[in-house]
This record gives sequence, C-alpha cells and structure tokens, in this order.
Amino acid sequence: MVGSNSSPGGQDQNQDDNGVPSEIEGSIESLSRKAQNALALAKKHKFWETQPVGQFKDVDNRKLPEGPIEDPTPLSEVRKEPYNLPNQYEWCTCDIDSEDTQTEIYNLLTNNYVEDDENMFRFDYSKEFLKWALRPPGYFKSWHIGVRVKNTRKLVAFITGVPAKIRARDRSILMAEINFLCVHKKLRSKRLAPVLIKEVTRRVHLENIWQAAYTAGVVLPTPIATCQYWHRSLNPKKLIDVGFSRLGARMTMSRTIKLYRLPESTITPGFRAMERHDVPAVTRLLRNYLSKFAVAPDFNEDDVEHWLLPTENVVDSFLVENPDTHEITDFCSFYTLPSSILGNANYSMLKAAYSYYNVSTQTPLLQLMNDALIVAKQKDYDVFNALDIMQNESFLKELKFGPGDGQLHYYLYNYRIKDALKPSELGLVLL
Ligand code: MYA
Repeated sequence: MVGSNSSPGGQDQNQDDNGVPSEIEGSIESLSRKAQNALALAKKHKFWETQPVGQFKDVDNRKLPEGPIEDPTPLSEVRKEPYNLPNQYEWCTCDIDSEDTQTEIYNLLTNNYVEDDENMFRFDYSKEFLKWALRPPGYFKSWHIGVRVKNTRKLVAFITGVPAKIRARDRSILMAEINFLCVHKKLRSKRLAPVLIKEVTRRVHLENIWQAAYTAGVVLPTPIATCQYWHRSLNPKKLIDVGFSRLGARMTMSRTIKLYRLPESTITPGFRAMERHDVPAVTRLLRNYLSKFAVAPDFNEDDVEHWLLPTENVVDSFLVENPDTHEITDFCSFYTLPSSILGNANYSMLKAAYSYYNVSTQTPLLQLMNDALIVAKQKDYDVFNALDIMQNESFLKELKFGPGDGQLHYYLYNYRIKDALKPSELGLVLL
C-alpha cells in the first residue's frame, strides 16, 4: 500500500530473513525505479515547462537563488474570468457543506481517483475525511473547484486548495496546499488537468497567495524531495488474500500471523487519546519538534485543534501525560484512508492508517510508534503506513514495516529549494 497521491497499493516483495519485506539495494525494483526516474527527467512537459517551478534543466545550476521564482503580480492584473473549458463543460464552486455535493465529490473520487500501478486498489476518502481536509481554519470556498457537464450537471473533474502556513528553512509563507486533482476516467488525456491547475492558481492568486505545496506519485518538474511509503501489516492474512502483500519465501501463513502479532494493550504509562484541553501543550510540543526540519507546517493552536484533535474515522491522536507531573511529553497521530479493493470476491475495503505527526521527547519513538500500532490494531485497521520522512526511518525496520512499491514526490509551486531534500529533512505530511 502506497500512500497519499502515490499509488494506493502493493508492497515491495523482497523479504528479509525474518519474512519482513525488505529493501534490497541493487534489486531489480530499485534499478528499474532509477531507470524510470532518469527517463522521467528527459520527458517534455508542455504545461509544466511554462510554470514557475524548478525546471529539470536548472537542477545543477548553483547560481539560482533559493526562494520565490516569480514576484507577485499586482492583484489588479490577476485575470478576473475563469479559464476557458471545452464547450460542453462549465466551472462550479463545490459547496462542501452541502450533503448532495459531498456525495457527488465522494462518488467522483471513489470511482476515479488514485489507483496503484496494477489497478488493484483505489483510494476511498470518506465524506467525513473530505470535510476535515477541505475546511481548515481560514479556508476559501472558492478553492473547491469542480467541472460539470453543462447538459447533465454531472461532476466530472475536481481540484482543491486549502491555505496553510508552511516554513521553508527560515521563511514562513502562507501557501495553498493543492490536493484531490481528479479527472473522470472517460475524460483523460484531453489536457483538462492543466486547465484545472491554472484555474486553482488564479483563485489562489486572487487571495494574494503566490506559493503552493503538493505531492504526486508522478515525476514532474521538480521534486523538492522523493519519499517512500512503508507498510506495517496488522491483518497479514487479509493483506495476502487481497494481493496487497505476498507470503514470504519459507513462510507459512501461521508464521506470518505470529510475526506481526502485537500486544493487546499499549505499554507506555500515561498514553491516552488527545483531548481539547491538550491543544496548547500539543502545539508547543509540535512547534518545537517541527522547527528541526527544512520544510514543515507552521502550526498555531487553531491549526492543531483542527488537524490533530481526534475525529472518529478521520484522525486519531494520542499523547503521553507523565503520571506524576502531568506534563505532556510525547505525541503520535494517524489518519484514516481506506482503499477500495477492486475485483476481489471476498473483500471490498482495505482499512489503512497513515502515520501523521509524531513527537517523542521522553518516550522512545520506537515505543511510541509501537503503541500507535497497538491502538491501530485494536481499532481494526488492516495496515499502518508511514513515509520515510521526519525521524520515521529510526523505527520502520525495527517495527516490521516493509517498503512499498511506489514513490511520493513533494513539490513547491513558485518556490525554489536549492538542493533536493532528504526525506528526513521534510516535516510536512499532505493528505
Ligand atoms: S496528486 C493526485 C492526482 N490525481 C490522480 O492521480 C487521480 C487519477 N488521475 C487523474 O484523475 C488524471 O490522470 C489527472 C491528470 C487529473 C491526474 N499533478 O489532462 P491531462 C500533468 C500535476 O491530459 P490526465 C494531486 O492531487 C501532466 O504532467 N500535474 O492528463 C496534487 C501533463 O502536463 P505536462 C499532473 O491524465 C495535484 C498534464 O497534466 C499530474 O487526463 C497538484 C496532462 O494533462 C499530477 N498529479 O489528468 C497539481 N498528473 O504535459 C499541481 C498529470 O506538462 C498544483 N499531470 O507534463 C500546482 C500548484 C497550483 C496552485 C499555485 C498557487 C500559487
């Protein structure tokens, strides 16, 4: 299973001696990935070559400064009218508060959004999740953009932005986070995506915002970092039955189930769900932790309340409260993003937890994340996914995560980062 905007399925099938999938340096997969990335750099990008993003030809140019690529234009010069669409389509602003619109967006994404390379799984963002993802503090309704067929009003394409303060090294900038770009399967390869991107850009500019952050499974000009998803089986039998993972060499099903078994209850004293009164302490903990990374969100208390206070089946957050001092010392969180399982007679849904923000100051990160796995198992998730960003590499192998078979590329629009970042320099999770 590979995460957000990367393909939602499939573990790299190499196994280590314990049966846990492992990354074998120089394996066919990694060689083929390197070849694909090299080919991607040579590809022409008719649209992206016209945009203020790092261009492949400039990758080795040390003279270009870090920071905005273009200056803002005066607001009076921002185009007032929406971009032109082919005649039979029209723009709409999707009212995410309306039940009917939620259903339309949900149906478009559930049937047409990101799939893995083998078309076995497709992300199935819930309506509750979409409401959470699209209504953070200060959100703009005009950034929830749809395309409809004029005759039938059918929703056939979508793109969204939400505002977020993001720090790039020592500069904190109000940006747009762009997500949920989707064109109906029947309308692919007609150059609709560039029109959607230009339209969201125009609407972001109208709010006097000039930078954006986004992730994608595809290579575009030019990633600021390339990351990998890792997967921790919680329900190995189901994962194997649906083709998400494979039984390792020399492994039986019962040995595999035993390998991934977890304790019934969490281990850390004072480990409990986050509550509203914890927002100030969690904000302090997170702000301090995220200051270590080159690119990270600049969260205030309102952001933490929105993004991290638990919402059932959307986001779960736990913390460690010292039983003696009542100090909040550690924090972990994950969000819920199921995938539809395509064409399996026995199962239709894979329940996946995605590691979100985690901070350890007193409890070792490994122990904290083991407790996160235990609660995810208690809540019946099939798999726990994590990117190799922040300090995640320190626990992935030890907690029996295996590498996924896709990559997730991070991008900034109209902001140049001089050298590509290592995943461990990234402190940002996009949904
Ligand atoms: S990533 C999730 C993307 N969605 C999916 O993968 C869902 C399934 N796929 C689809 O719905 C379609 O295949 C999509 C493309 C819609 C992806 N990001 O219309 P086309 C370029 C950016 O003929 P289609 C997410 O949501 C492609 O390189 N560009 O293609 C973050 C080519 O350009 P060029 C992409 O397949 C989105 C052009 O589109 C992506 O029918 C961030 C082809 O257009 C992609 N994922 O539709 C968006 N995929 O010729 C950027 C293809 O130049 C935001 N393309 O190579 C930028 C910041 C904007 C705000 C700025 C504010 C200041």
